Amino acid sequence: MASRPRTVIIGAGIVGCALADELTGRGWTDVTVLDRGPLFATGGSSSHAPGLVFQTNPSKTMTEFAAYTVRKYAALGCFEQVGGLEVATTPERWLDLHRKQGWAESWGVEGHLVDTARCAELWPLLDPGKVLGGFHVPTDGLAAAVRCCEAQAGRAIGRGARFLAGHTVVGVHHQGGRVTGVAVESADGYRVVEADVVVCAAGFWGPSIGAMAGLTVPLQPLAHQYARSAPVPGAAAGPILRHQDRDLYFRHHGDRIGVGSYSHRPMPVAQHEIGPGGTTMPSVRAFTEEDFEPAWRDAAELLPALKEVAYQDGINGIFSFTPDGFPLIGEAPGLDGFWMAEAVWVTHSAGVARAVAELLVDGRSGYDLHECELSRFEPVQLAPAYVTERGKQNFVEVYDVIHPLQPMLAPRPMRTSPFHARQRELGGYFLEAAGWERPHWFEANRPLVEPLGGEPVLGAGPRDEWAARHWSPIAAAESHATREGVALYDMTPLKRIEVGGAKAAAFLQRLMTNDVDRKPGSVTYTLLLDAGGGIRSDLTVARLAEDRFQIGANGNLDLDWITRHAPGDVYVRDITPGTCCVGVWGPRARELVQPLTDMDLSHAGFRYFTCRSGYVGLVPVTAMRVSYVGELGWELYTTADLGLKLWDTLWATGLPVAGGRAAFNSLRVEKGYRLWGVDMTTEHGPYEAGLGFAVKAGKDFVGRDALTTEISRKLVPLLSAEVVMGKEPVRHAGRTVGYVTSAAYGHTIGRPIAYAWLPIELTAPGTHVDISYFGRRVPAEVAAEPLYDPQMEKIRR
Ligand code: FAD
Ligand code: THG
Repeated sequence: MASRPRTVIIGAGIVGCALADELTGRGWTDVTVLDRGPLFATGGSSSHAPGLVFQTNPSKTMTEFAAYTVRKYAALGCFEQVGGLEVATTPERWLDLHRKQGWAESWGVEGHLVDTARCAELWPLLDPGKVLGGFHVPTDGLAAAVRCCEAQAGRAIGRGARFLAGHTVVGVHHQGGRVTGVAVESADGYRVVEADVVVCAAGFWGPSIGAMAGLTVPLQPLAHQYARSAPVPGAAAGPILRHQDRDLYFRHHGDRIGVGSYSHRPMPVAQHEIGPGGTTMPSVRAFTEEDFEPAWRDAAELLPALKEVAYQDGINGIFSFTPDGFPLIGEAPGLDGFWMAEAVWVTHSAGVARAVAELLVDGRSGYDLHECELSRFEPVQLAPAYVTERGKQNFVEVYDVIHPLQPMLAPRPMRTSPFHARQRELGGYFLEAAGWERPHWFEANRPLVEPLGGEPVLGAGPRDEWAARHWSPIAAAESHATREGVALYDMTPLKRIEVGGAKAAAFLQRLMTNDVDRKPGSVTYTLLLDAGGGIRSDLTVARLAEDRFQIGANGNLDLDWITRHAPGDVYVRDITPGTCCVGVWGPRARELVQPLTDMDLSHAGFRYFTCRSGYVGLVPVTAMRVSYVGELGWELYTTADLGLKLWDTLWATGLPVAGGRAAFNSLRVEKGYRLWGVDMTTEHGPYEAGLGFAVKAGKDFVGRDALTTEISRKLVPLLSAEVVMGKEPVRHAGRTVGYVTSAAYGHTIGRPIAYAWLPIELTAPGTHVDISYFGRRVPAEVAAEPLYDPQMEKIRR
């Protein structure tokens, strides 16, 4: 590719304009931005966005996108830094604002909880009788979206970019799996604009553009209501305001007040229903007053002055929702050079554009993009009915108080393991991950609670109402049963990838940090790094045969990454759906499985981190001596058709209990095993993450040249006074110094554990820090790891 690749950006909304600026600023100056509408009120969502920017988000990445957007637009003069205020009118919301303050602190945004009086001072029209308190972020504010488009486009044009209005993209051209250009219709007729790179920034038209390239874009456009009041006596400029208990937000337009509502029914818009060609404002549909009436009444409850005035200029404005609320960023699988920058709010626009530009120009982004990558979805999550239903539900829940484990209720169930029927019989409490139903504990194990001291010992503990949600003392009993006896864990949702061919070993060797070119029967724990040495994943690689490997992965991103890098003569296959896996773990695992198999399961006969195939009863299995819970035992894999038979065969011994995800997570945290995406991401290197042991010295692999053993921060376990949930800020001597990743109660060691990223000087065991949990100070102390079985006596025996 030339050093200035010919780049086409589809869409001159705020995302396309921001991207043109970010790309040309990095030297990619051959940029053409095409838009079907006029410039810069193109008729897309950006033309109507009232532009509120609340930066704080549970996601570190989304918060950082917003913080960059604020900094950039403030510098460009298209941002009014009026501050942001979110008020609580219910005790539940008030508590949740404390959680939110924690996120802001963890991710580096200054924000304060303020009392009712201060809220009324910031927003004199508020009825103080309704407000319990608020969360105030002084750097939030209003982006003038169209002006931000102009300002960024202006800079890009100054560096050589072209912006073409009235140019509608009608086709995507490609050859040999690589994009070559786009077909365009304009007043001058039809022509092809050749390009090496095409980025789709077409907002809620994204699925239509994707379809031109044979790509499914999981995005649902929905209409959302926004109206302005007539002039309100006494209205004076103030912060942007959220009243989330009623799904409302507010801003000033001079002496008028703009009111946005998410309280109405979801109003999905299909691609073919988007305003026909020639419509000047396709993002706006007729205002449906009956939907807005209740919102207006709620608005006037909070701001009584609104009772005296009417509303006007209402719109039902369209923008994009995805199944999980995150944007869609990345290169299309199967079509090189075709990129997406979709489902992006004004709030995150400059940050997302920067990330995309970094990916294009540098091959990696400084942001952790795992939540946003286009390829994160499983095939079932691309089904149109799923995208519509989850998109609608995300609209409904946009301001709800959501527990991190809380799943959506529909559409479910989707993916079930072959053990599902048994899990239901055992009273499984199911939550969802990657479309899978995953039991977190089993009611059938409740009788195990009493002998261990009952609920008062196992349940109450140092655990508040939030940490107790989607949790049960039964998980403690399952943890004990695993450490003392043997338990079955459904590992079917673990992503399994088969890689094969004569050149498979050489290919994997080049991709992996560890030596995976070992003899058949070996299993290797390894990392995948990006070009900058950041951790893309941690995997197990089992060599089943000379030319065949099975990879235990973290998700679809791994499948995409491995597939993308594989040469033509190496095959990569997702075998997850056709297979299943049960972990048989605990000191009595050998006693359980040995009588069922001819495989020699003795310590010398079946070494730790090896694999082989054999039979368990009637069932052909691949057995791997690996345990994410840190106990003796095996992962047993078989085909989906025989899964139930395998489960029943193991169960019939009468020895095991079934273990759920809650116990599983506690056990792995106790053992110090990292969870990718939570404990470490591309933002972190192997050494600071405590995973240097998985990097083989003297070996070449992707990311090696960027690696450094010099570290300034570290992931360490804290022993805390209370169970927390994750993402909380950690303080030392009154200063914010880091944040929590994974947290769980360690039932074996009898202490709450919280892993945290801390500056290296604070990582010596014994260092005292504080976790801020819902604004409460929870004392904690850095500990040496692993906290459980440091001598590996439980595993190697
Ligand atoms: P758009 O601005 O829609 O730009 C896409 C462009 O692609 C359009 O200009 C379109 O003409 C062009 N295009 C499409 N198809 C083609 C084609 N075939 N060929 C050529 N060009 C094409 N966000 C916030 O952060 N804060 C808010 O307060 C806020 N409030 C909102 C209120 C309303 C009423 C609405 C509607 C949205 C609101 N949003 C808000 C969301 C925000 O407006 C959008 O998420 C954002 O503007 C999307 O920007 P974009 O550049 O991706 O899309
Ligand atoms: N099982 C299998 N594959 C997996 C996981 C799994 N892939 C994804 C994810 N889980 C990877 N995570 C881990 C983390 C730790 C270990 C295994 C998978 C582990 N580590 C040992 C240790 O650190 O002491 C052994 C390391 C070594 O000997 O090199 O067991 O659950 N199949």
